[in-house]
Amino acid sequence: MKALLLIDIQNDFVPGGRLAVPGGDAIIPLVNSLQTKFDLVVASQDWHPAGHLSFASSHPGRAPFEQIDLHGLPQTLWPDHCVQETPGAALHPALDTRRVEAIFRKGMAPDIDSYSAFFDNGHRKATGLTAYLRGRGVTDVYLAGLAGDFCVYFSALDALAAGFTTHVVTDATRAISDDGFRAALADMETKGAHLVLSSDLVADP
Ligand code: VGL
Ligand code: ZN
Repeated sequence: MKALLLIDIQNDFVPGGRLAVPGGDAIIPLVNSLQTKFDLVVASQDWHPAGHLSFASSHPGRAPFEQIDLHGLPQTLWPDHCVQETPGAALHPALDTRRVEAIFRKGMAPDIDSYSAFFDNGHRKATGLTAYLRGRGVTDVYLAGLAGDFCVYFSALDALAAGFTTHVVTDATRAISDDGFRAALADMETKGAHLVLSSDLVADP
């Protein structure tokens, strides 16, 4: 049983958005066509309260992309993004959501970030995605979406740790940093993830 996880395909993560991932919108036609190859399609949505502590604007004197220590965890400071109920937080209007059975929101606790769709960055609280996938009989998880060096990456690590056979559809993701993405791909592969191309899936009979 194969599930497609569509990670954070939201307005703020595409060009024109507050935390734009270069080429982020280019994956949308691809992920739409991929959906028909899966038994289950699930999405995640970055969903921060205003004033979230991952925002540089919450730390006087700090600028976006600086690193700080946040309650003992390394934290990259971001521009304000995906603020609950704002247009930037909405799933991209070109994303076909007709087959998306559930949307898991994350990043709602004001004092901790949550890159993974499974857990916050401190692994303190689960979103329930692991139990949901197990309950649906999922064995194989395929990840696509944004950003390849953050939320796709950390979601893949948690999918691996949960014991799912984990695949990353590398041409159906885009990253904030090329170097970060290279390192993330190497780490995911070392930890057992399968790096695949969408053409491998669409060609499957
Ligand atoms: C993300 C940074 C901050 C992501 C979310 O979806 O990759 N990155 N919040
Ligand atoms: Zn975020």
